[in-house]
Amino acid sequence: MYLLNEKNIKLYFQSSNKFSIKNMNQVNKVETEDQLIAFQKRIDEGEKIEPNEWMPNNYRKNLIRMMSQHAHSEIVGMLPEGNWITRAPSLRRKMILLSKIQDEAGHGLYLYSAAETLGASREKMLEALHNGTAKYSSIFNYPSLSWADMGTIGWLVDGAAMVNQVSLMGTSYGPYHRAMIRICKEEAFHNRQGYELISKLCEGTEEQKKMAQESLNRFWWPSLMMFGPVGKDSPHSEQALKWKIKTESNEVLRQRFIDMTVPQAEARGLTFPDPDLKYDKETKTYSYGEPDWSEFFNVIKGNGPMNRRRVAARKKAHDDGAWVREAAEAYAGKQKKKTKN
Ligand code: FAQ
Repeated sequence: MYLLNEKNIKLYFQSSNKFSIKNMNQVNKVETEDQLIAFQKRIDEGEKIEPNEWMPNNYRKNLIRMMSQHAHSEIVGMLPEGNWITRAPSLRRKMILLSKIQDEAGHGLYLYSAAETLGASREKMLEALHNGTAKYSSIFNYPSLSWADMGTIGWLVDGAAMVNQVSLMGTSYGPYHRAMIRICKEEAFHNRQGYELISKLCEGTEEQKKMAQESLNRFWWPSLMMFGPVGKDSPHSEQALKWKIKTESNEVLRQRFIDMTVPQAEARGLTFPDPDLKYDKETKTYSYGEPDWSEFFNVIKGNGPMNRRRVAARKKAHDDGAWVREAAEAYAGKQKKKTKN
């Protein structure tokens, strides 16, 4: 039996998680061995866990951590592409880019809402993003330097995100599972438009081909790092897999992404900045070199090329939007009064 007193419960959720639980009644003061076994049985039988059902505190805590980081990634991920809207080379490209970026905002909203069903406060989640204590995907801390990056982001970044999210469609938490189904449909379009953009560049002038290759060279390793570290550097994996918060390991998903992407690049005459990348006829997979994990850890500690600018841009957007939130709240207040009378 695991006993937590009121003070410890608050500390447990507030200090270690960078966010608070709105309704402390959702936190179990006592967790018995029998409850944990019954919960594991439900997971093993493939049941989905819904917001008002019993769940271990650690299950709730880990989901909030992962889902809020996922939500932050979606909205921070709008920034590298937003940077190119005004420079899109045609109206068609501009419409595609705008629509894709708008989808990412929608994904952020589903995911914040899904995290709120666990009792997380939206204000606290955003506060953690703005004060730099919450993580978001490492990939968005790299700059978008050329138009080809708009293709590479769709093809590689959305491609990697999709491989991960298709696997998360099998997550055991109901609201996350449902958000993933919708998000994956949109992500497939994002991935295809990116590959189409890169393909067009590869069919173009020497300069355009070079632009596509240079972009792939810069984004390849950071895209592989999106799947996260392995072994002891991935401390959440073991329990997350047991509870089916995640359904496959970081390494399995990275391999799937490589196997899917390399033939696509080869079909366009593109090469990879990895001399160890080789097809293994026996395993029918590609073996590859070791990503630079010291670079990855440096980026997720906040020291990547764009971390400070990304967080500052998000904070400014949030502050600039304060009047919209106030107006919406005032309107909702008026509507509530009207329905009471
Ligand atoms: N970046 O023990 P693990 C997108 C952290 S969506 C930053 O392996 P876990 C759409 C990890 O949080 C992309 N941090 O952790 C789009 C943990 O730190 P913590 C986002 C990372 O959770 C496209 C520590 O390392 N997708 O791109 C990263 O079991 C284009 C130890 O790691 C999701 O968030 C990383 N890459 O596995 C938008 C999917 N990797 O929290 C716009 C949901 C690891 O203890 C444009 N999340 N860390 O301080 C997941 O699947 C998992 O959370 C992983 C990490 C796989 C990311």
